[in-house]
This record gives sequence, C-alpha cells and structure tokens, in this order.
Amino acid sequence: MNNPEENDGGAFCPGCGVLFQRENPDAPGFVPASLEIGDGTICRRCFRLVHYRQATKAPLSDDHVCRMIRDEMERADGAIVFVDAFQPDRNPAMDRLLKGWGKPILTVINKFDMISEWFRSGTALRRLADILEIPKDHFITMNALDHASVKKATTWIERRFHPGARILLIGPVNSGKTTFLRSACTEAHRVLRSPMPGTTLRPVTISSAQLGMTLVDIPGFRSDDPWIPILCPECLVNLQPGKKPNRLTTSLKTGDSLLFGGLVSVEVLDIPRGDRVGIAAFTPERLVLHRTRADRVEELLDRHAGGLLKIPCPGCRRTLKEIPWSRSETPLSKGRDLVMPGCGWMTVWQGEALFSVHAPDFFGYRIRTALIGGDDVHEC
Ligand SMILES: Nc1nc2c(ncn2[C@@H]2O[C@H](COP(=O)(O)OP(=O)(O)OP(=O)(O)O)[C@@H](O)[C@H]2O)c(=O)[nH]1
Ligand SMILES: [Mg+2]
Ligand SMILES: [Zn+2]
Ligand SMILES: [Zn+2]
Repeated sequence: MNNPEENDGGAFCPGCGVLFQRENPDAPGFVPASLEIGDGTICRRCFRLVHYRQATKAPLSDDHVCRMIRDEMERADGAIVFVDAFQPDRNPAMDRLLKGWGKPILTVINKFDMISEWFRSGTALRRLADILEIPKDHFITMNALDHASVKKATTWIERRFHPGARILLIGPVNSGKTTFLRSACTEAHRVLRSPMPGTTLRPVTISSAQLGMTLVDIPGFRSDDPWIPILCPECLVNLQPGKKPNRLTTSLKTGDSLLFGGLVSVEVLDIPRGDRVGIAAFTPERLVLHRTRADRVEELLDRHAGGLLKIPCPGCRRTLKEIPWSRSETPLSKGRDLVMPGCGWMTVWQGEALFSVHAPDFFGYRIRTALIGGDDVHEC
C-alpha cells in the first residue's frame, strides 16, 4: 500500500496518489499546515470529493501518463488494460507503449452492465472483439461494482499471472481501474473512485494478500474524451454514463436534427431512398436527446442550456459559444455507428442517410462497425 513512510521524498495521498504538499491549496495533495499527516489523511481535493461530492479538475497529459507507465513497466510483470464498454476504443499511444514489451497483457472490458441488456445473447463478445481487434478469448467482460463479476475476473487473472506478480492497471479515465482495485483488494479501501474523469493522479501501489499479487493503479488516459479540457467539473460528472445509459429509437426525415444535449447536433441532410431513416442513439444517462428541426437548433441551445438540455450548464454554453463550431458531412447506413466521443453514439437500423455533424471545432467523430447491430436495435 502507498503509505506515508513508503517513499523517502515524502508521503502520498492514498486517495489520488499525489505527494502531499502544504504550499498550494488549489493543487492536488494539499494538506493545511495545521493538520498532521497520519494514516487516514487524504488531501483537500480528495476530501472535498468524498465529503461534499465536489470535483475539481487536475490537468494531466497523456504524455505524462505514458511516462509514468514507462517507469512502472520496468518493474512490472504484466498489465491489465481496461476498456470502457460504453466507449470501446483502442488508445494508439498505449498500444505503442506496450508493443514489444514481451510480458502478458490482458484486456478487461469493464462497465459491461451498461450495455449488456441491449445485446442478443452471444453477439456482444463478437462485436466487441471486432471493434477492438482482439481475439474473443483474450479479454473478459466485467462489472467492477458487482462482487461475483469481480471474483470471476480475479480468478481469470490469477490463472494468467504467477503468484507475487506486479501488474499494472492501465486504461482511459473512468474505465473503472480504481473501482476494480477496491473491489478486488480490501487493502485499497482508501483509494478514491469517482465519476469525475481523472480521479487518480499518480500510480497507487497495492499489495493484495488475497490475490497474492501487487496491483499498480495508473492514472487514466484523457485524450479519448474531448470534453475534459473544456467543460466544468459538474458537467463532466453529469456526462458520465451512470448505471443505465439512454437509448432512443426513432425515425428521422430530411431537415430533422437530433441534439445530444447542447454539445453536438446531427442533422439529416438527405435520404437517398424513401423519406425516413431509422436510427437509434445511445447516450449517457443525463445527456438529454432532443429531436427538432435544423433551423431551431441554435435557439434551443441558447435558451435551454442547463435546463431542458442539462449539459452544458449556462457557463459551459458560454465557453462553447466562444469556440468556432463546424459542420462535417458523413453518410451512414445500416450496420455502422457514428461515434461521438463522450456523448455516446448513433446507429442506423433502417435505411441510410447523409448526416451533418455540427459540433465545436475540437470535436471529432468516428465511424465504426455497429456495436449494437441494426437487428438487435429493432427488436429490443
Ligand atoms: N455501471 C458501472 N459503473 C462503474 C463500473 N466500474 C466503475 N464504475 C463507475 O465509473 C466511475 C469511474 O470509476 P473509477 O474507478 O474512478 O475509474 P478510473 O478508471 O479509476 O478513473 P481515473 O482514476 O480517472 O483514471 C465511478 O463512478 C464508478 O462507480 C462498472 O463496472 N459498472
Ligand atoms: Mg482511478
Ligand atoms: Zn488526494
Ligand atoms: Zn458546466
């Protein structure tokens, strides 16, 4: 366990992994001079998160995270790569880092509970394997909040690593690395998990008596979520998928727009055959989906930020308005997803159409093979 005595440079906050400091009250690791650092001490940022659910941002670049991983790789015997089932993605920087390492790397697709009910039996693993380009028997799915699921995962891990192994937990922010650590090792009860992306800020090392292994929880990569540098902490927390993400199934005609909260709007520009296209949109629980006519979008965004469209709050709407927005066209047909990082995705279950994605300049969408296929969407 990261404990106050462990490092000769000073003591670490067990909540976020940062070195305690007494100089800067606004930075992570701060403890006031009047407070003696003991066994149960956590820094001010962690204290506020635990007791007031007040989240603050603490910038950390992916380059910095990669450097931390590189340092840890020298001593480690392998890694568990976490994937967020709601946003299954590969991180190219991480792939480059781990390539040629020569030590076992397992993949855990966590938060599977968020999407599992939308699949017909058996299709989920095949589709996840296709999207992530990994063989079906090289990963498992997990719900890190569920005891039985974590037990299944630890048994799988124990079979693949030798006793005493030191294993790195790597993956995007909010993929549940710390949640798993806490669920799997009683020794980790003071390490913080939270819906604020970027809770863990430095590697946190836990020796688990139960597993007979050491797990090193590494801060998450942030570049997969373009909203992190822009939105306020409250909006970022609101943007987390929660336990039960939304699904809206509908059909749209030319000139219709679908608003993903007030962050992105998708307009139907043209339907080559027929006059409607059947779509399904999957979004975080609190990101309101709103259907309107394209010419009303701006007015809605201005009038309803923080209200009907919960995200962004009025302050973040002002920030977003200062950034140029752009439009980009993409055709989409059955079997393909339009992935909007941080906002979920949209799939076509019937027909095809030319769509226009209207979003702030920094935002980039992707097209992928459908995660939840057209036939599954139609039926559930
Ligand atoms: N529904 C569901 N929620 C989960 C699961 N695992 C984690 N969460 C939630 O996801 C959020 C993020 O979890 P963390 O464990 O803090 O994520 P992390 O990967 O450590 O994130 P960073 O420290 O920011 O890198 C928390 O609100 C958890 O409760 C899961 O399997 N299912
Ligand atoms: Mg964490
Ligand atoms: Zn802390
Ligand atoms: Zn906000």
